Amino acid sequence: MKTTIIIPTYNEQENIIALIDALQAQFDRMSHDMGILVVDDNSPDGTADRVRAVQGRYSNVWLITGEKEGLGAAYLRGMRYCMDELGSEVVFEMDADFSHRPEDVPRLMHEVDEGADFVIGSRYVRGGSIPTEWGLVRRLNSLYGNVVARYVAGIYRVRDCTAGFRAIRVPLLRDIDFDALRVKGYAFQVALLHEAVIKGAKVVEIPVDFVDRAAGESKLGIRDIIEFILNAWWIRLRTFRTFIKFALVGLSGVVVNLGSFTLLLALGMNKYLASPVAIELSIIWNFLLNNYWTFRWRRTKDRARIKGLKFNIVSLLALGVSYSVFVMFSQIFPDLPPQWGQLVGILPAMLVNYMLNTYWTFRDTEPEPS
Ligand SMILES: Nc1nc2c(ncn2[C@@H]2O[C@H](COP(=O)(O)OP(=O)(O)OP(=O)(O)O)[C@@H](O)[C@H]2O)c(=O)[nH]1
Ligand SMILES: [Mg+2]
Repeated sequence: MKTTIIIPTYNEQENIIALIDALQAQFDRMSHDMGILVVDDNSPDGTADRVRAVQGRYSNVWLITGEKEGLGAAYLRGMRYCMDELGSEVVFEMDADFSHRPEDVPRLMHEVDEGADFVIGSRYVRGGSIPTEWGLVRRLNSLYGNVVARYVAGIYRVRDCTAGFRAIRVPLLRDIDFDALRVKGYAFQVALLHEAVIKGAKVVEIPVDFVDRAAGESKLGIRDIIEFILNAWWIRLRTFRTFIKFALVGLSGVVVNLGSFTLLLALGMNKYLASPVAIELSIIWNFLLNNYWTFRWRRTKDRARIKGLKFNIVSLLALGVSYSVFVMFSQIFPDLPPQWGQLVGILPAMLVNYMLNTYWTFRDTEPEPS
């Protein structure tokens, strides 16, 4: 597979050549078509010139330069270049400062080979680590960043949401609307991960040891931290709006169900036939509204069909539940208006619908805790 390691750089002239050499040594051991794309933001220290100098030595090293807008903006430019110009099938994110060990590249790649869409070199799964020399403030900072990402943005299942060492399949990237990410700095890592999760990507974390930078300076700024927190709340708000829409659609489905049931009865249809017809009508109504309104921003080209299929299976199951409750209710209370049985049947069906759609159809979308 054509694989490109994207390395954003800002004043990394002390590190970049040594890193490129170390990566090439790893590539020699790998069976994939490996390359490196350096995205330099016109570093004043001449990082780009150093890269140009080795391009004669390596035919698999590319360089793009641009204005400094932030880490996320650099990655977006790099990813676009990989998709449009290089034809990459897998891209890596990696820091230039040796915080991510080149020896771990084959390990991440192995997980892609095994079927993962999004592999994270994780500091916070068993076996992973942060530098022992980190002081309390640095540790708390990192911890806090992950807490915000996991519990505010809602990416509960991922341990290291802020990691910058990752391998991502390009078809997944093509599914993501980059313009909707709205972030320029380090918040990009969380924003992209969240998009991947809601697209149903197979996310895998493998342990890595994060090494402190030996040369050069850190670029994390206050602007990044503010954007990071705002981004997490933005994601939460969007998730919450989706939940509200889902509930509204469900409510309107009840109206459609009972309304069409009453209408069909008035037209003289037998109640045992009118009931499943009304249920089916409301299922179609719910599906269309959820698909084209509630989850519109989640819809993907090739996975939509699978989701649609799952949604239909779930709906059929819900129809079975709803209808059997209706039949039971009608047998036990033959004198009550049949609308009561229809309404009582909706409740367990809604539960089945909600549970299965949350944990199966849209299995990677995390439920709201509140
Ligand atoms: N192109 C580009 N690269 C950037 C920018 N900001 C950071 N980087 C690069 O992104 C990578 C990660 O940045 P670091 O400064 O190491 O951030 P950090 O790892 O959180 O901080 P340290 O632990 O101090 O290294 C490095 O390769 C940087 O050169 C930017 O605005 N543009
Ligand atoms: Mg670093």
